[in-house]
Amino acid sequence: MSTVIEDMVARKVFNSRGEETIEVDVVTTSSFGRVSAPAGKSRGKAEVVYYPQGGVDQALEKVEELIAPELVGLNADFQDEIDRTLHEIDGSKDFRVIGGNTAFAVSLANAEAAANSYGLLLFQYLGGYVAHELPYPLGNVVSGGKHTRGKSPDIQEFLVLPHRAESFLEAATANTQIHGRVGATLKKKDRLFSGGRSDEGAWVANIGNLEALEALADACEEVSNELGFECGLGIDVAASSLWNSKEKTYVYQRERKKRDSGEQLEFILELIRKYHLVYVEDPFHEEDYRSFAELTKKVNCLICGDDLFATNNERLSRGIKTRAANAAIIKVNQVGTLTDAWETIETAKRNGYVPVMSHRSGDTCDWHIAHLAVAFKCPIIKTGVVEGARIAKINELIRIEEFLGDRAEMAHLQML
Ligand code: 2PG
Ligand code: MG
Repeated sequence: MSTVIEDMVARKVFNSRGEETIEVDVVTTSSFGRVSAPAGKSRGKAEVVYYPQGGVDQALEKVEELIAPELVGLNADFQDEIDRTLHEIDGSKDFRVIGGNTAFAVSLANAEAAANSYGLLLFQYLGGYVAHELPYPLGNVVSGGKHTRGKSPDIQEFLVLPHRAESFLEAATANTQIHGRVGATLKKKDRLFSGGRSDEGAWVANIGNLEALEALADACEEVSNELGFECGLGIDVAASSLWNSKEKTYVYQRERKKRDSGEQLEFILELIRKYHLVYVEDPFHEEDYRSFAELTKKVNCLICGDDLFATNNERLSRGIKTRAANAAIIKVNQVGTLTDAWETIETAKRNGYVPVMSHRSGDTCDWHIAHLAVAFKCPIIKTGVVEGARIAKINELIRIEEFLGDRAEMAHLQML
């Protein structure tokens, strides 16, 4: 058995939006790992640059000319050395030379190859025998904002979190049932609704923020009662997309309303109270740590930074100092490598923040984040409810739960 990297192959494939993306195979003497990269639409400004200027084609050249010659011959076991070398080859702060998505695919494919060479699943290899907790699936049911075109709510995502489910399979069942019922309600509310769905498989309908929340709340209550455990509601406001920095207001086009920071705070507080929200992501724009902190201190709810932290350890540390939030989205391709993301997760956990492992709106059927959530003990995974790229991750978690058998447990979400 050997974990020495022998070869590396990069190719162009497509994500669920039909955009070009990179896929990398890392080949060792006894195994191989394959990973493809996702892409966001509502991206944080602090995210790394996905590709060099020439796009995916140039990224493929970088793998062949710069990355493979440096990494072939190294031991795939030494993930931190692989990731450090990727930073050294790139030399910039934001992976603009080789591309953050290039780094992502190489870094994760390397970990997968190393795991395979020991005959281990990725979550076992990275997390050891203590990795036996399944995350709660945070599922997108109704889409709005930048994730849709035409008439839809201004808030980007209306989410469900079955945080009292006793198994992952039950939790995923609740999400699919709620998704189905909300679809049936939308048919009644919007005469022209034809079952349209966003990239993430969430419904797209001509309704407002409150109507979406009402539909979700009703479906959640019904399904919670039928299945016998509580399902909570959440939103991803993706407020950077609403923010007009010149006017210093959040522009809600559909509602024809502008809210300054104070009014935004009041609005979010009202939603949390009225709909008993358990999860609110990016309620303010990505530089407004202060309003985040104001909100966090006033509520008993997960307040999560996505664009705010961009999985970046320094930005998260600033958030911790200013008590900005109590949860952090983890999207490995926001920082580039597995080691970078792991460091951010560790910082989050040390400081009582809930790390939320997450997909991207443009994703592939790559299921590796399912393993990362279990290995790194992220109590929540945000990965949609239906649609192929989302189901790939959900089904992998169902397999992991089955594999763990009696040792499987749901994660501990103390805050809720
Ligand atoms: C988000 C994500 C995923 P995107 O804002 O949380 O739902 O969207 O991948 O477009 O950044
Ligand atoms: Mg988000």
